[in-house]
Amino acid sequence: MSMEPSSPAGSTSMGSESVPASAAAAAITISNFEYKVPMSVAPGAEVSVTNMDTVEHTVTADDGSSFNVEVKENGGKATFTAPSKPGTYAFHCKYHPNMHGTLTVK
Ligand SMILES: [Cu+2]
Repeated sequence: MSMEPSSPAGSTSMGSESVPASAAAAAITISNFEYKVPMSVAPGAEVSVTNMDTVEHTVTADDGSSFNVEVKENGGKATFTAPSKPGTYAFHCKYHPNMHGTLTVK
């Protein structure tokens, strides 16, 4: 085996980057007590949440464990990691039980 000094292992993101480009755009927006959810997000994607309402909301998985994040009011942002297992994940707001959404992971 010969070493290649010009290409140190692990020094760049190339090759080790496993998150597809589309995952970077995964974003949920909350306004008027409604979730605007992307068609789908990649498994393990970082999902950003922006809350345009004047009250705090949460994005809480109905299963109680997949994800749970609080999002401050007035443009507050938060992020969570999408489940690594593809599927459909229903979620709700802890403070407003009538708020529901579905995150599709695939
Ligand atoms: Cu809410």
